Amino acid sequence: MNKNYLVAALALIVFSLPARAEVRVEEPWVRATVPHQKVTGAFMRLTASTDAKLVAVNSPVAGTVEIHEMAMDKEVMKMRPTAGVALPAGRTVELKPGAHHVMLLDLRKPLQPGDTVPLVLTVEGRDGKRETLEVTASVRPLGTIGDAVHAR
Ligand SMILES: [Cu+2]
Repeated sequence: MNKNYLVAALALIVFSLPARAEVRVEEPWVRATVPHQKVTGAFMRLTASTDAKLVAVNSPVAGTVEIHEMAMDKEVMKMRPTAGVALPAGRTVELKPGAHHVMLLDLRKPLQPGDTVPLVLTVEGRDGKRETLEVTASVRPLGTIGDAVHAR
């Protein structure tokens, strides 16, 4: 057997292993809002079994949902939308105030502590295939930790 052919055959075996990422979601929560507040944040811990990326989030309670990152802008920490959050295999990535987080915009109603909020996460695997994952986040009291100004 030709050596190059063998290498190609082995590569084929490796790539035909399931590339589907299993993602564990822990402690999803959403910050409560005050009346007329139209924006809030959602947070959670994510652990993927194989390299993956969180590319989108949707929720029936919000007109728009964005994934945000924090960035320095003229010495002020601001948030701005990002295309996704990398989920390296086996490593727990925390979406939390002051770091990557999910932003719920155009809220349809105020969110009270004790409410639950459905979130649909779209995760892209190494093979570019996307799958959705539904989680239920609990609403926690309004806090001040990590509150920051939006870049827009
Ligand atoms: Cu934000």
